[in-house]
Amino acid sequence: MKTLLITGGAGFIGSNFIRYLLDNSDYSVINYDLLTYSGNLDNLSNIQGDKRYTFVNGDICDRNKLNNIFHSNKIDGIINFAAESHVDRSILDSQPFVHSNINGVVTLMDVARQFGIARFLQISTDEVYGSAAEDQTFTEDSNLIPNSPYSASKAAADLMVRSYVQTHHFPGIITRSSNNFGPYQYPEKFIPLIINNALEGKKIPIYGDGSNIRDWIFVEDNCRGIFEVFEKGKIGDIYNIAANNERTNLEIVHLILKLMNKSTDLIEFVKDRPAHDKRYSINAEKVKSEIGWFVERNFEESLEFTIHWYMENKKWLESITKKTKFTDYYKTQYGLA
Ligand code: NAD
Ligand code: TDX
Repeated sequence: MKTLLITGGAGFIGSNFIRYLLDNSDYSVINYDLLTYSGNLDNLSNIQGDKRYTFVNGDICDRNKLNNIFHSNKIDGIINFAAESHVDRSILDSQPFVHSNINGVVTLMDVARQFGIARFLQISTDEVYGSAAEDQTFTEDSNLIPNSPYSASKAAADLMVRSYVQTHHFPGIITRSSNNFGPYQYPEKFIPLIINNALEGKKIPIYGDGSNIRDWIFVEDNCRGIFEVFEKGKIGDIYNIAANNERTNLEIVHLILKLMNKSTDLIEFVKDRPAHDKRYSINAEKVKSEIGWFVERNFEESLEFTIHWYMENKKWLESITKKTKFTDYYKTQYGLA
């Protein structure tokens, strides 16, 4: 049986990916995660006890701990989800982003090289291309023009992966996906924040005038894309993954409030995020033509499914919001609680 090391598997996309992998492949999984504020073992409670699943608590910057895992297990591949992932937090303090998103990736690649790993997939983001003009859509060859400390740290990691491929024939591959939504997303991110605040009757902060555009993909579609790229992708290549489903933030908030039957009075326009990217837009033709990946899930249906999931998992939401301070940014920036 083959074993994959999944780093950052206790977070939003990583936990959805591990479930996808156990359901759709024969792989065994070692989930290595530091359990930062956004990492939560409750995200995987329904697979605890699965014989193909093991959890190890640790930092991807901890070379000794990683060495121990490789000494005690035959690892057939690595997929790295571990990262600091929230733009607003990177504006308040960029140090953890340099630690996990840059140093962590380099440490992981060094250990992977030492043990002769066959495949290493780095999970990156469309944000590395920066903001797209109205008539612009980025391909894998577009320039990297990141605008936030978060996206700059992800771009730096992508360039380190590229350099290892060129210099050391390292078996690196990169996926860059657009904005994900779905179950188990930490409620500081836009869609779960809207749902959570609406459920609690709290104001929903909209940065600037709400005209910024994001391209939304249901997390399950991205997980399938990641798995297919891991299996069939060409070493050294980059694959954009997107559903071509661009919406303004205002459209999203109105749609969710309508689906939840809540008043639009909850919307509160607040000061804009510094260097707020106007639009993300990536071309996903390569992953379709070369890998055969296509979007399967309808946006409105997946959004409705996601809203219901949060409504049915209030305990999960409560435990997460009690455990951590996801409102720090609003308190600091806007005096909102
Ligand atoms: P998340 O914040 O929900 O999860 C991140 C996970 O990484 C957590 O479990 C955390 O404990 C773990 N982690 C952080 N630092 C670590 C370290 N030093 N060592 C070990 N574990 C560590 O993030 P997410 O939304 O699931 O994002 C996962 C990946 O996908 C990230 O690399 C992110 O940049 C990328 N991405 C996210 C989106 C999105 O819309 N959420 C879109 C494109 C790309
Ligand atoms: O309260 C809010 N109000 C608001 O107007 C929040 C949290 C966000 N927004 C806006 C900012 C963005 O235009 O909504 C949009 C989405 O914001 P986020 O959920 O913070 O996502 P974004 O900044 O687009 O970055 C996300 O997509 C790419 C993820 O957080 C990254 O991890 C991923 O790489």
